[in-house]
Amino acid sequence: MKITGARVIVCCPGRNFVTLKLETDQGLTGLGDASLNGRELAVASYLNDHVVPLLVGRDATRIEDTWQYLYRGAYWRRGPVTMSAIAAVDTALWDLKAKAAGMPLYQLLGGASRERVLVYAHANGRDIAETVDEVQRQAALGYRAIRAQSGVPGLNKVYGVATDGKHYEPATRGLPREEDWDTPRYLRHVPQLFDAVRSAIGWEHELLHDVHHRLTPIEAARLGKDLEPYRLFWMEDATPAENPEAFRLVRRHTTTPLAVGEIFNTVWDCKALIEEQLIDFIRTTVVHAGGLTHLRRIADLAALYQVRTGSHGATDLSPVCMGAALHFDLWVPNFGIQEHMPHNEATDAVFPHAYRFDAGFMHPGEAPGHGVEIDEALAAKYPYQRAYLPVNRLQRDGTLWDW
Ligand code: GCO
Ligand code: MG
Repeated sequence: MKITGARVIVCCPGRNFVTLKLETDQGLTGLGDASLNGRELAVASYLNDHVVPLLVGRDATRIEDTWQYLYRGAYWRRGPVTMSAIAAVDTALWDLKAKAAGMPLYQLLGGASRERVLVYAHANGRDIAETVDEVQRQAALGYRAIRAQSGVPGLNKVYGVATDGKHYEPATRGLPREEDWDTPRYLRHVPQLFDAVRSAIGWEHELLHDVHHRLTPIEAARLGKDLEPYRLFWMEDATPAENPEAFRLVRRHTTTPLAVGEIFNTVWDCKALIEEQLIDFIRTTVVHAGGLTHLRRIADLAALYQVRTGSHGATDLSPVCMGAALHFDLWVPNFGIQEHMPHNEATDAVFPHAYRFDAGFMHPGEAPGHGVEIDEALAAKYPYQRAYLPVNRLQRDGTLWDW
């Protein structure tokens, strides 16, 4: 099976997505997600200008060789742009191979290790009362695991809270929005939030929280300790992870499980955190960590150290990524949980898919390949719109802070 064509499709059905479509001499097509929030066109250019010319004429069945060719062959290794581009090619090739075999992708990976994939929902509110209501609403929808975020008194806009009462979507049109931050206010507030949530919902549901890289290691250690009574499933991105040693300090002080990795691109970003057992869940996902070929390598390393997967699944990852991730989740032996933020209706219409939600779990479906397609005519009606993620400044003096 030879690759005869490769096209990059950029569309914005509410938010920007970059999709790679491969065509073959057997008439089969394969899709890969290459979306990188706020830097989408850099990946589109990387693919169009530098990768597509390498693909036409290649044997589509040689997934591993193509991965190595694009990674080692580029000389310049790693980084989000490169690894998202490689991921798109890799995902499209797995899609093609599974379609050629007439199998759902999870069968090619080794078959299902479980019947269904546990997912967690998002519950956001401007204050604790609103978040508690939202947790209860998500529980009523059937979710068994729920991430709770709330506005912090005295702060205008914080991560994870929708300003218009709709689903949270951090990227905004135009130039980056500025948010403000104050660590002491936040540290006082979050234990109160989880106290209220547990009082309202009891102990049957798993609860999660995303710190979004804002604390220093000692502050993260303090928050982990303060949250211990509420038995979180995980505390996510407690401190920036460029320096994995930072997690030694957090780990020493708290038994709250730790999750990291949505901005990681390769196994090299995860290696020390996993080998030293400094984390409990690794959050790398298909699109930003080099595709299924590389994500499998990360998961296998993690399995040696009892670290489980918890793939990023925000709405800025397209349904193509979600479909591929669910096949991975159904197979991966050391699965933990999968994030699930439902896409808007326009996105679901542009990307028809076989995956489904049922009572707190998802399943990738039995369609050959990863089960996600693109309606190109519809996608063309939603051209790219410039959008950025927010930036964050300390409320006290305007210092730029981690968002
Ligand atoms: C999450 C993430 C997202 C990211 C977003 C950035 O846990 O889902 O932290 O909310 O901020 O994906 O593009
Ligand atoms: Mg996160």
